[in-house]
Amino acid sequence: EKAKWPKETVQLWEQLSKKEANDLHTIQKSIVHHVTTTLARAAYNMDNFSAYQAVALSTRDRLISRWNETQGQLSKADPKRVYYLSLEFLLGRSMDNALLNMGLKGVYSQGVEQLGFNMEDVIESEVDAALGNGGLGRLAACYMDSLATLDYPAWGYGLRYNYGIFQQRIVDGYQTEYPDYWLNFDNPWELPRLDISIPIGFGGHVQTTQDEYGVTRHNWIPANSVQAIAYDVPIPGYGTENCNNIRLWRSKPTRVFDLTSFNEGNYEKSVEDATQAEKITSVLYPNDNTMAGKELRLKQQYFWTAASLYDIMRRFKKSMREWSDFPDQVAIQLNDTHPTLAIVELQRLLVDEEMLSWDDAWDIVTRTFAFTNHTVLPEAMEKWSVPMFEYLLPRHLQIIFDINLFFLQKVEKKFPNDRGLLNRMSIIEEAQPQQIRMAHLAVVGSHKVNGVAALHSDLIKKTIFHDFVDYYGEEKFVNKTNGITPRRWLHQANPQLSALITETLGNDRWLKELSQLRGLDKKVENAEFRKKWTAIKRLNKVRLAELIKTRCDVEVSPDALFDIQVKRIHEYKRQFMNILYVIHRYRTIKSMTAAQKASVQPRVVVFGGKAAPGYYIAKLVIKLINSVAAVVNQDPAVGDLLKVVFVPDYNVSVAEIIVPASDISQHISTAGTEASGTSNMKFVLNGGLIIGTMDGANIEILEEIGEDNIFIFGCLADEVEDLRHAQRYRNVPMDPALQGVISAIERGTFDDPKIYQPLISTLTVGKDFYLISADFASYIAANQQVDAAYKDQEEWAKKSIRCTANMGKFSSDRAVKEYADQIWNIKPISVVDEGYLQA
Ligand code: GPU
Repeated sequence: EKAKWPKETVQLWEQLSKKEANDLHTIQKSIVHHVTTTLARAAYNMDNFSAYQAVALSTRDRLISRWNETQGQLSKADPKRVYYLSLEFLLGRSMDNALLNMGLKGVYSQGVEQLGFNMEDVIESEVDAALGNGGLGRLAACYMDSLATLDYPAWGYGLRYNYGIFQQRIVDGYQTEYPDYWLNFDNPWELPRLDISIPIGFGGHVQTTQDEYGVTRHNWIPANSVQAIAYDVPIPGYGTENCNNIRLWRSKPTRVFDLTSFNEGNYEKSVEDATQAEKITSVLYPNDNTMAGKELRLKQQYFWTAASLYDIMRRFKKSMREWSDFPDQVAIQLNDTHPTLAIVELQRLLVDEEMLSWDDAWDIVTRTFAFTNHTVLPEAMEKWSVPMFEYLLPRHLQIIFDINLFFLQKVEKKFPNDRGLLNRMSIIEEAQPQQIRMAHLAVVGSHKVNGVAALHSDLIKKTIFHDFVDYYGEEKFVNKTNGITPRRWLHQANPQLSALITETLGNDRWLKELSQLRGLDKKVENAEFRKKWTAIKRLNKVRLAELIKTRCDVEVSPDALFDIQVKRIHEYKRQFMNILYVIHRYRTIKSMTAAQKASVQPRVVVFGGKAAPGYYIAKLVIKLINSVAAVVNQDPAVGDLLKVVFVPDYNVSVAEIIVPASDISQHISTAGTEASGTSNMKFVLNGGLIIGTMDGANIEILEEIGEDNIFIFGCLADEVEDLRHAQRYRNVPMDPALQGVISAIERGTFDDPKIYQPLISTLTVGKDFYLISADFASYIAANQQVDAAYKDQEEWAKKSIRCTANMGKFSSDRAVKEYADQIWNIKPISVVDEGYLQA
């Protein structure tokens, strides 16, 4: 079309599509323009939320310019891209992050203040985008930030849920769930692409025919279909023009299909079908580290992977390359097993629709995919029942059985006559009914499999994928230790500390090269610097104390030691052990004389996190925390020596307040159960010390910051099995301190003890699966070391500085570089700034 235009028309377009300038006046004009036109409001009729909307729209204009420029230039260059498939992107708020990454925060703040609003209030009017449960979804968000910042050509693919993770309220101490109405007010951070609409089939049957060469062809005839509509979320890099994309799919009814029912006079059925179609992307499943096995979840997974692959293949086809070049243009990373169907879908499309031979197709598939495993917990392993799967995806089931057959034939060749081995390695589990093991399928269909911290990557090789290591060899199984983005988790969440670091290092290069933080090490002995460092920590604690006052109506002193555990509530994470220790501490204080009390280190113990709605035991832990808080916080014998709070509705934006305010945080999973953990990295980066077990990334944090700056306790991963065995068969008695705590609960010190019986039962001798009793004594000792260390505030400040200084390794920039170099084989490509429109 454009080729037909006269030169002047083309020039006019080019001139007019240059970016607007970013001076104060232009920005203020754009904000006011959005107030008066897009929002149709007047200045005297504005609240913080409408101010937010206007600033967001103005920010969005600038984001979209960058997005357009980046995607246009990338289309021309057509480099190899990585596609990050994740059912969860836990982005949190976007405005502050976008302004900081684009370098516009200063000018926008000035503009907003002059217009009569407080920038912080405006920022806080934004609702979180909470399309994720916890670490896995937040990791995806951090990786998208790093990929954009490092100029990698990368797209994320996910689902646009109408409801993200539920809102948590505490009623009578119990968690109650409310819908997350995040789209109630228009979402300015997405670009609806209503023109991109892809049909996705479900159900039906497979037609088998012979083609003219006598080759058997399979043709899937779905019984019904829905449409996938694209919504694009721009992700700006920090200190670059580059702006990547997350494409989220929304399900819509297929028009043609509805009309058929409608014309047949079946109005009700057509409306029902439409509702069913919309339902696919209506809600995020609120499970973390567990598998629910619901049919709708399987529908979500197929809908999403099929739409994403269609999109990826359409983009590839534009380049007119051979299919054998596909893996040189496309890398697809599977974030856990949730997108494993993409392996089967690509094989199906290549064989059934593009007419490649099975072997050629399978070679392309396995060179394209790589798989990240995030857990070894058995209850989290995805399995789908064969009958349910067959009903929804009959052709995919045939392909899975074929993949499995060819795979097992090769295993049999390498290790003949080992039926046990074939049973263990099979993609199909011989149960009633048969089950598809998605992790096995993901391993077989990928060229690389990685864990998310060194210990975890070792563990998966020794446990769930042991046989696969024997078969494929060690090279296929690699480690990529997780990372976090320092832009959100230090620069944005802790602006004062960020400014002090920049001032001290003389530049802000650390924001792109986090190992530069090491330069802070030489300031450790500088008392003046320590004073500034500690003052900032105190301000952050004041900010958290205010949030606690508002949300929990509890007054806490910022001079106390802030002890924090925020993460999903799960037995393996042992929030239960933490609150049991709090009870122990409370009982100890109660037994003290006034003179003894004078030497107690005051503590504020903060909990936060959601439990899966169906996870009964985890919900009881929340109830116990709240009951203990109710008793302790009003006990005059304790006063300020101990306060306990449960911050409701923990999410990304609350984390941004909590993380910078911790003195100590708890990462206390039973060794071998937490694949990595990422909040541990966030706390230490912000100068918080941690108390933790030898688990996940704690081990690597210890290696980086040194054993003097971390409080480690508890058994090791390779002792866990022996300990479980011992307590089961050798009557190891319960730890006496723990016994005392349990008795106090059973006496009714904290609400009706009947409530807690199921919880206490998990500690029955021989059944304490997470080894709370075995670790309790060393946990108490570690907590005493924390108190003692905190007494020496100068030494504590030194530890705190050393923590931050040595966290360079845990930048998600390092992590994505490793993925890019060692798994995806992609290179950065920088976007050229095509300039601003002259004012
Ligand atoms: N993780 Br599986 C989740 O957040 N959700 C899940 O369903 C599964 C794993 C977490 C791990 O528990 C945590 O240790 C890890 O740091 C994180 O994924 C990112 O890898």
